[in-house]
Amino acid sequence: MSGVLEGILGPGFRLDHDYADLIRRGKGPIGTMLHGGATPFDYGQSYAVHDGQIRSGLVVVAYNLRYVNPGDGGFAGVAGSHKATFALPEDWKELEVDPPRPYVTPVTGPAGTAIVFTEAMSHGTLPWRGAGERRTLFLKYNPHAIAWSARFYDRDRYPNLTERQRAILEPPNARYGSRPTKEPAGCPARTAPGSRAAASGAIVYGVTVRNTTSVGLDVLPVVTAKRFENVDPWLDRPS
Ligand SMILES: O=C(O)CCC(=O)C(=O)O
Repeated sequence: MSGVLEGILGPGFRLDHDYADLIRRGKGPIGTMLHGGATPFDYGQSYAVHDGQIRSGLVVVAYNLRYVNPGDGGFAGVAGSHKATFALPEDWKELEVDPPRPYVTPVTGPAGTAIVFTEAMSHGTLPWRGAGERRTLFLKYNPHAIAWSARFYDRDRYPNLTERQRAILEPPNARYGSRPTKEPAGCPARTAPGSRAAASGAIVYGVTVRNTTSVGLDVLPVVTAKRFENVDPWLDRPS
C-alpha cells in the first residue's frame, strides 16, 4: 500500500487523520450526501496529472472490516468527477433516493478490501442495508506539506514506531534537509521482507489486505479495480 500512496502523494507523504465507522442500518455518521469533488478548487482536495504522474491532495484508504455485497450500500463515488470543471448540482447530491442515482457507482468487496480514492472525487455513503454491521477503517493521507485536519499526531505517544512509521506521522512541513524534526531523507526503506506481515500479506489492525480497489485515481473516466497480491506491511503494528 505504501507504494501506491507514494506514487500518488509523492515521497514523504503523511497520515493526516484516521477513524473507524460502524453503521448498523440506514444513514452513517456523515449522512448520505455526496461531497468532495474537484470544483470549487481546494488545494487540500485537488487532483492533477503532471509528467504522466497522478498527484492528489487528501487520499483515503478505506478498509472493509466486513463484507460489502452488491445492494448493501456503503462507499460510492461519481466516476471521473475528480476531473470535473463544473460543480455537482446541489440537488444531485442526496444518495438516499429511489431509484438510485445512475451516475453513482457503489464499490463493494469482501472483508479485507482496501478502497483507495481521492477526496477530489465526488463520493459519499449509500444508506446501509447489509445483513450485519458495516465496519470500516478510514486512513487519510496527504502530501508532506499539506494538512486537512487541524490536529497532528504526537509520535512520542507510540514508542515502538519504526523510522518509516514516525516519518508518516510527522506534521506537515516542507521536509527540508536540516529541519529539527528531520527523519531519514525521502522515503525510508520499507520493512524488510520476511517479517510477520510480509509472510501473510499486510495485516492492518488484524485484517489481511488482499484486494485493493482504486477509484478516481486512474486516468480513465471509469471506476477501475486493481488487485495486489502483496502489499507493503508498513501499516502493521510493531511487534
Ligand atoms: O465510505 C464512506 O462511508 C464514505 C466516506 C467518505 O465520504 C469520506 O471518507 O469522505
